[in-house]
Amino acid sequence: MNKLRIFAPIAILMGLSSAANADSPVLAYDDFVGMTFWLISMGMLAATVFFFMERGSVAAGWKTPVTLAGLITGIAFVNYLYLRGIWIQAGELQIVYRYIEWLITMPIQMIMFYLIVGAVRKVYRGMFWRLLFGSLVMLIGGYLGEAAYVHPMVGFIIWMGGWIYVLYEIFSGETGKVAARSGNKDFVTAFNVLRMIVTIGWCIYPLGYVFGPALTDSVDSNSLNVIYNLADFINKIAFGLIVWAAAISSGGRTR
Ligand SMILES: *C/C=C(C)/C=C/C=C(C)/C=C/C1=C(C)CCCC1(C)C
Repeated sequence: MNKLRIFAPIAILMGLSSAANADSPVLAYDDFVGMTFWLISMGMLAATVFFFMERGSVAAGWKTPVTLAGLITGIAFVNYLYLRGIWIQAGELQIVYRYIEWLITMPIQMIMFYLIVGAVRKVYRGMFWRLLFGSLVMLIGGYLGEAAYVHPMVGFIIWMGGWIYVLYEIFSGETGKVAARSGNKDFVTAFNVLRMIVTIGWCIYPLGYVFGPALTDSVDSNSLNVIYNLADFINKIAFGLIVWAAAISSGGRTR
């Protein structure tokens, strides 16, 4: 039964990957940007399998965070297969194709802070709702700007408002305070690194937006995509690995 639970998601991912590959055109041998899409796809698949398998070895309170880490990389894996196909066919990639995946993965990452604190301390419902609210503001701002319902700069500012709101929550708000009081050194270290990822690692995305096609077009499509691919590697795979490491080192619920 347990084995089945592990292999079912893997089988689904493998099925999806072959389906997505069935009629995709060939990647040119000198298409280095295209290669990075391919490389990230493999990394995302490996991370997904790893997180799903490790789910069984972490303490009860950590199972949901580790599962979500696997879902984030799994969703990105599926999207990357698709992105690679678009890149090969069109020789460029509109950011909107990345947005679709961010719509799901960004809020999950924010909720992750609530869940990991919940694995070691008693948490309060307000923390969850504030993180969710901030994430929704970010998504709405980003979408309105990208879909040109508002000026891209206005969308950007709405986005920033939501982001600053969630950063406040995890640094100085209740979530940050409860995490700091956890009395678990390994956990606090991991929490701090995750916080830095959503503060500094996430800056890469708006930079691509400010200097990319939406506002100035001063970055070429090649570098923009390599930067985004690298950013996803850090913000999804490394992010998940830190959650997993915290799960292993802090060993579950202390409350
Ligand atoms: C795995 C995907 C992640 C962590 C995506 C993160 C995306 C962002 C931090 C996007 C930020 C943006 C702004 C700050 C301004 C508006 C445009 C966005 C959506 C690119």
